[in-house]
Amino acid sequence: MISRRNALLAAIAGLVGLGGAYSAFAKKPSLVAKFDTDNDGTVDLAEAKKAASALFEKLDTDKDGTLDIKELHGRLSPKEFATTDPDNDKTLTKDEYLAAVEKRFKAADPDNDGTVSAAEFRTTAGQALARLLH
Ligand SMILES: [Ca+2]
Ligand SMILES: [Ca+2]
Ligand SMILES: [Ca+2]
Repeated sequence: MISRRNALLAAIAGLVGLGGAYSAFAKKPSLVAKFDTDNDGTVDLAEAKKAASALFEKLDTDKDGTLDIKELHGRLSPKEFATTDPDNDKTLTKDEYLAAVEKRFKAADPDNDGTVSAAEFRTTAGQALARLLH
């Protein structure tokens, strides 16, 4: 009887152990969780712009208020940079950067509900948006 009880306890301990591992996995921050400041499970344009704006300031290491292509560390290819820089002065102001974020946000939201869901972040357009946010 005792050994059976021990086996049962071991099984329970095993399940608890698995549960712990599972919740650790589930807690891995998703892209949505990272940018979803109002915690409604999706990322809206305001949240995306907020994240992008914080990133812009972080990347602007010389603090001149603009990003050059080097400061972007590969987030935009030279071709993408050129389309993001309509005045062609080889730097992006925050307005230019946020305009690009807005464009990518719209591309990443094909169902047009104004939010990017976890599934939408997994698409190519979703990944392209995420590159400008973190
Ligand atoms: Ca949200
Ligand atoms: Ca510019
Ligand atoms: Ca959407």
